Amino acid sequence: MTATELNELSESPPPVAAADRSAVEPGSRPDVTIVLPTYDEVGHVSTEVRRICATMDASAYSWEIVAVDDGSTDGTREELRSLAARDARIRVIEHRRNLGSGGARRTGTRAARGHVVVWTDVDMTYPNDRIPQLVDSLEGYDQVVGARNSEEGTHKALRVPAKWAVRRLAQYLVQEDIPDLNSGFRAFHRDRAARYLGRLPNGFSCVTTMTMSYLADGLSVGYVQIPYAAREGESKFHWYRDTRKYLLQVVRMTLGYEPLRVFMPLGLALLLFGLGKLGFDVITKDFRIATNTLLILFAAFQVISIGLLADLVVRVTKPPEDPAPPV
Ligand SMILES: Nc1nc2c(ncn2[C@@H]2O[C@H](COP(=O)(O)OP(=O)(O)OP(=O)(O)O)[C@@H](O)[C@H]2O)c(=O)[nH]1
Ligand SMILES: [Mg+2]
Repeated sequence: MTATELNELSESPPPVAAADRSAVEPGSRPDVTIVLPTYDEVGHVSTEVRRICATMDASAYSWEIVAVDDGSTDGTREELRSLAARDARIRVIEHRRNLGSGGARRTGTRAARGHVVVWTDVDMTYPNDRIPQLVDSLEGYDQVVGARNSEEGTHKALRVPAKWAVRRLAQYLVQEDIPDLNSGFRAFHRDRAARYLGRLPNGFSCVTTMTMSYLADGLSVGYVQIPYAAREGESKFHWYRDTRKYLLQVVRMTLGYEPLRVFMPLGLALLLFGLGKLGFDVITKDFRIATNTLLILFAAFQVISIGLLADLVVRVTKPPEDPAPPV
């Protein structure tokens, strides 16, 4: 699907399923698990969780919420515990040390019992009242992503160009249009995602990795347009630490997905330049080959070798096609 074919997530109610499946039989799996990474979000976390509960109750889907807290110290944990005490469909997992939002999403997805997993945030930015429509639009796709129509994130001046560059690289690597690479609002099939969970990094780039892993394996990713609101509470995005991680993400993506697409053109360009220079030396310098000619040819050889090696590593470490279903 291209950016121009984005569907707008409408406010209208989802197509009503034949039977009301909102109640889960003991021991059976709910339709949807909503995974919430939380860290110091007191004040609005309850509002957000209640908003999700009300939305899901009004839908035809049976559901559960798995909130994964990373050592919040502002009372978020206590708010979550009290919400969970009042509704058995809300579970809270507490990491003993701070892993980051990616680590929390990984833990929550591993613990999910639902057939479909939804990732979203608890900072009031994503339209969580449209989760049922997001799940509806998963039909026919392996993953569906809420593509934001504006960037309201903190440190906009730094993040917008960094995100643009990473997105361009990602599009080049997978040869596909990616309307929003970093959206934290997405839905996918739990069992299909199992093989990718081990790859997810702890930090914010977890969502990028989720899109890239699917696209690199030829799975289908659909996009639906969503609004993106200004954040409540304080951002956890650190301008230096997280921008540095973005740059690292560029290197990882280059090496991890279709490395030959980057290394081959670069290596071949160096090789052509080196051979041209070699010809020039032979003709004009009476076979005395300059040191820089040898250096250029050596660099070409190295770049091509690294590309081939990275390609081999990617192929050897690819997860098996049909993993055992999760327990
Ligand atoms: N468990 C856990 N959750 C986190 C951590 N850092 C952030 N989060 C949660 O991850 C979600 C996204 O974090 P944000 O700080 O909003 O990051 P962002 O959306 O990239 O940036 P903003 O532009 O500030 O909204 C929120 O629900 C946070 O509570 C963390 O270290 N651990
Ligand atoms: Mg946010």
